[in-house]
Amino acid sequence: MTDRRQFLKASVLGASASMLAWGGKLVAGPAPRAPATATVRVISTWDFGVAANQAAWSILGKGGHALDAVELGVQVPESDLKNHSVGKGGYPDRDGHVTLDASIMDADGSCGAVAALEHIEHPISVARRVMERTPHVLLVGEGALQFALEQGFKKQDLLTPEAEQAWHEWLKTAKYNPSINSEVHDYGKGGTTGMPGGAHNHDTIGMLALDAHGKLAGACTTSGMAWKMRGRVGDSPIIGAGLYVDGEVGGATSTGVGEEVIRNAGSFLVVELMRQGRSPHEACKEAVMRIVKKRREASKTLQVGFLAMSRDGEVGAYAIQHGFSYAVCDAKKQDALIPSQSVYTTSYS
Ligand code: SD4
Repeated sequence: MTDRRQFLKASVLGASASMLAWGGKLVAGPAPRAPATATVRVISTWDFGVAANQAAWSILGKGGHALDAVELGVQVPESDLKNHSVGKGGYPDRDGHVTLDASIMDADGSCGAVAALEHIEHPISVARRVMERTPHVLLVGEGALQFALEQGFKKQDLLTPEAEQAWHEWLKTAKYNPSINSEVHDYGKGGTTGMPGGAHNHDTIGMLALDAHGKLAGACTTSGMAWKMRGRVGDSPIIGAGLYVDGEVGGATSTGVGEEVIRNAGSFLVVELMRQGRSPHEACKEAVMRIVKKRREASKTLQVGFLAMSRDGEVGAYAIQHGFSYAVCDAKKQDALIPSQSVYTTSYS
């Protein structure tokens, strides 16, 4: 399909979407932002998003569906044993259990999620099964595992020797200190600073894609905050917090201290701000500023970053702390990594 036809199709969809039922009659609602040039594109959080995007692009670049692309894309860090914040190899909770959170959402509002799921390498695929094969949105803990096994997923030990060693190291002080979340990345040149194990300890992958059919989808997957309490669930599997997609407007995803994102329904907020006419960048910035305003002191030592894409493929991001980056991949360039703007330009960690 040519760009022109895509644009026309998107415009027609947008026009019908702007009609609202009111007293039995259809009336014009707020006009959605007109897609100038709907660009096929995938974006994701952090430097490990580059490889994830490339996997997603193997589907998107051939005209495949955004939903398939985001699922395949985020499976890359889920399987990467060097990545200690997503999937297998993720750092455990304070009791030594690796528990995973993930969500997936399609342009039409279909969504599925799992929280505190153990022993399954690809929680994102279980989340997709929840969306497609159950009447529910979110399954947690034992029930999520039971469902995954029924669906044929393989049970495995996700705690790698490296992650176990880092956990033992942490146990020496056993202090849960989310301020570490504002560590600065070195953009893929061999890890990060400040954590036992010297690697990513906390960063979620959130991914948003726009396909050649003009459809958006998003995925988000994480092992959550390292050394969290057993049973703690972050923002990533909460629809509207760690991920939100509305095909008429755009999508948003988040990384950082999930509690702050949940308190503000972060990703939903970003999408709603875009609906009101903000660009993805402006919307992410306003959502970040909302957190900072409410938590003036605490926000100096914690990280939250938002990443958003409008339904025409425009991209924006904003973070509290310096060091958040996001990967962008489209027909022009497949390995772009862009530093996000932030409230604080130096890290307080
Ligand atoms: C959580 N948002 O579980 C995730 C962790 C994360 O950067 O992204 N940290 O709260």
